[in-house]
Amino acid sequence: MDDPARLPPATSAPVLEVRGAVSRTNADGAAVFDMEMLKALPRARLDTTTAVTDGIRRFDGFLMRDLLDLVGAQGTTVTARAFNDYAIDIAIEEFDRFDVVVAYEMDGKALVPSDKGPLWIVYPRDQHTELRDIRYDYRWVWQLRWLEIE
Ligand SMILES: Nc1nc2c(c(=O)[nH]1)N[C@H]1C(S)=C(S)[C@@H](COP(=O)(O)O)O[C@H]1N2
Ligand SMILES: [Mo]
Repeated sequence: MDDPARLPPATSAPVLEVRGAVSRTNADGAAVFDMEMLKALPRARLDTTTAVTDGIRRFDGFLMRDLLDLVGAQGTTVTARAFNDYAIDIAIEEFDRFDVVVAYEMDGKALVPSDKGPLWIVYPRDQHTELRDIRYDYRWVWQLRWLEIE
């Protein structure tokens, strides 16, 4: 049986790191994920418009809630940080209220770093009117690389 405190180690290039108040780790106080590990999470699909692209797009990825469950996140806030040093705080309870997706594909194609990838936080804005708001647009972190739980 797997040690409940340990995640298997990443075996290829790390794409996402979760730090802070997490109980399951595979590195020094952190849960480090390669793309294969992220793709092993239950797949979540979301069809929605975005504030920065035209038309309805299909996103595939995993639920932020499932990732936070997997690492045993215990806190109230997630700081989501991108390659380009963009960072924003998000209340964890939001991920229970909404099916927020961390997408690795748009329209069936891998998101690439030159175009919002490899990971992009996507809110179900077409499904919930309250999410069609600038305060939520800030939380659509593209080029997501780190999550810090507090
Ligand atoms: N990585 C990253 N994600 C980001 C941002 C950013 O600068 N870097 N800007 C945020 C803001 S302020 C908004 S309104 C939306 C849309 O930003 P864009 O129009 O620059 O794509 O993405 C959010 N996600
Ligand atoms: Mo913005």
